[in-house]
Amino acid sequence: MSSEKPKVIFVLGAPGAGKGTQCSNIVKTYGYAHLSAGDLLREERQRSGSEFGELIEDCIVNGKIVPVAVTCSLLENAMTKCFAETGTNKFLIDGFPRNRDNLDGWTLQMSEKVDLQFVIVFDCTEEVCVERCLKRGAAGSGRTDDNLESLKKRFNTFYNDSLPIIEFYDAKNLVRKINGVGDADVVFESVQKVFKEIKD
Ligand code: UP5
Ligand code: MG
Repeated sequence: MSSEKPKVIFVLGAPGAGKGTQCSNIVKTYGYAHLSAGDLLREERQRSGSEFGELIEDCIVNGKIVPVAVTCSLLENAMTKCFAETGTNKFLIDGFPRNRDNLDGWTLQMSEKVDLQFVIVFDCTEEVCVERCLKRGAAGSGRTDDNLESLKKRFNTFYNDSLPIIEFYDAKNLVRKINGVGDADVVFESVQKVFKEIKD
């Protein structure tokens, strides 16, 4: 990576809150690279010869969180590769950290190497989120967790394990909460207000 520390924004929120959708908008407007921890895990699951395929699939279907050593290494490799290939040194890390193990692992492996700018959190009701994910599943997303059974488990994990991480960053004044209910364009207007506080 470059001599300047990579800039990182964590993008958090419940399953289906709109993290991926808004990250795409941010990429187009602000030139960040988008690294979805979930997408990286799904890619790793598909990689032939991966020793983690079964573990990852079990976690995804059951809404459990993959051990941080796996996820954090995928993220660090993706950051290094992205910088080498494109020169982009600012990253949206989507859907991570989502439990204490993630936070502790990141702190050990990465926190000194990056400059954490803030943590965007999309606030969206469970009802809306579930409806969005079920609609995506019905439209053929192919995601093995876009079903009611998995969604119940994903939400349990979100409430029990992920909300405390958001509270941890909130106590450090790093959280920028955005209403994720409503039209994606309207949500992005709120996102843009948050980015106004970044000078460069
Ligand atoms: N949509 C989006 N915004 C909309 C809007 N404003 N109005 C109407 N529709 C809207 O959106 C979801 C759907 O809603 C899409 O169809 C979209 O078009 C529509 P999306 O932008 O994809 O929302 P997002 O918050 O990204 O939802 P996602 O389902 O990806 O959230 P999850 O956090 O559940 O999924 P993720 O891929 O991050 O993780 C999946 C699993 O991987 C986890 O459950 C876990 O098992 C594992 N995981 C880990 O173990 N560790 C990690 O660090 C990360 C993941
Ligand atoms: Mg997503």
